[in-house]
Amino acid sequence: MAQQLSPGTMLKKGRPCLVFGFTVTVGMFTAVYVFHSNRTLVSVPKYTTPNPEPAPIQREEVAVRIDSYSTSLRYPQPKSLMSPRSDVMTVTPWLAPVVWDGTFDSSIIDSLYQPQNLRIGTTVFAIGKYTRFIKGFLETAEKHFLVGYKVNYYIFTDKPEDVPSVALGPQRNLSVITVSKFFRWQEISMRRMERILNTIEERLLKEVDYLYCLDVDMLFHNHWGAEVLSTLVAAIHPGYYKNPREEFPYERRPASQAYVPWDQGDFYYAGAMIGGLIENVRALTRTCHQAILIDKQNNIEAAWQEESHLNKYFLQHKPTKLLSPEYLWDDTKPKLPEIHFIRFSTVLKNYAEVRENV
Ligand SMILES: [Mn+2]
Repeated sequence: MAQQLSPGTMLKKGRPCLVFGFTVTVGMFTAVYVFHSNRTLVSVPKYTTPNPEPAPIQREEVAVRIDSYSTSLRYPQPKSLMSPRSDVMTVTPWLAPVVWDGTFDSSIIDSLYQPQNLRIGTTVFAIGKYTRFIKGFLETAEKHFLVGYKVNYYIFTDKPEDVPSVALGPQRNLSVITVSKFFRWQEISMRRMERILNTIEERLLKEVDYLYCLDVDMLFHNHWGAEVLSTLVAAIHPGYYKNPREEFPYERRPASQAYVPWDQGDFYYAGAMIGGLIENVRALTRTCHQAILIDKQNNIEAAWQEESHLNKYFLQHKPTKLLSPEYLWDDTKPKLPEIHFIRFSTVLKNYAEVRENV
């Protein structure tokens, strides 16, 4: 049977509840008051910390936001029903952009990448007589290659005394990495992956955000800017962009790690440019180096050495951005109508004279 409580008992039991409720209410008002007035009710010395300023981070964020509104960019509206180029492929079937003139607006690209304060590494190999190409490469890179960005050049050479001094712009640095010489040019090419990988692991992971590995026997002729930045970047070889895949000079012997069957392949990519986020270039160089070592054990050398292994890698790990042949041209070819700008191109040279033991 339920116990009946007299009104007196209820009052007695309810009193502590009322007192508690009153205390909570007063406490809440006090807390709100203290929060808003930034004052203490009891006499505790104000600002016992040496710095009485409120945290500055919030104010900086607000300032940046107002600033970016007031200086927002003006540019032509992107047109949903119009492709920027009708004569070339601008996106791959795996939705990676192919960078051609007309597909990007540098002012928008720079407004996205400049505030990130990115560090971009560039490796070049100048072994033997190839040191003669360093000067032209660097001088033209200073005019066209990621101008306005923080760039570290890493020059791998067996002749550090032959590296010319070239005036570099602000935030641009150069490191010389001395390496031993191999005699066959094929061997020089094969060792490149190993050396880039070792240098990435020794220092580049700490020094750069992106890495672009370029051939040194090249010159920049036009803008080669932040539109090239992406997770994993390949350049379409200027010699094969119109050819069917069966004509690509892939390694066709199944015994090689670089083997690509006749009915496979997207593009033929050039070995003269590998790029992307440092971790992705590390994974690429590690895989290619291991594949080259396995081939060596099996006494097989891929048709185009590291370029063959690179093409196998990009077939299995699709690049997130592709550079059109504007970004890697060959001066022995006539300029064609789809090429609006030659941005970076081979130096005409006598291979028999500069290559060791051809
Ligand atoms: Mn080359």
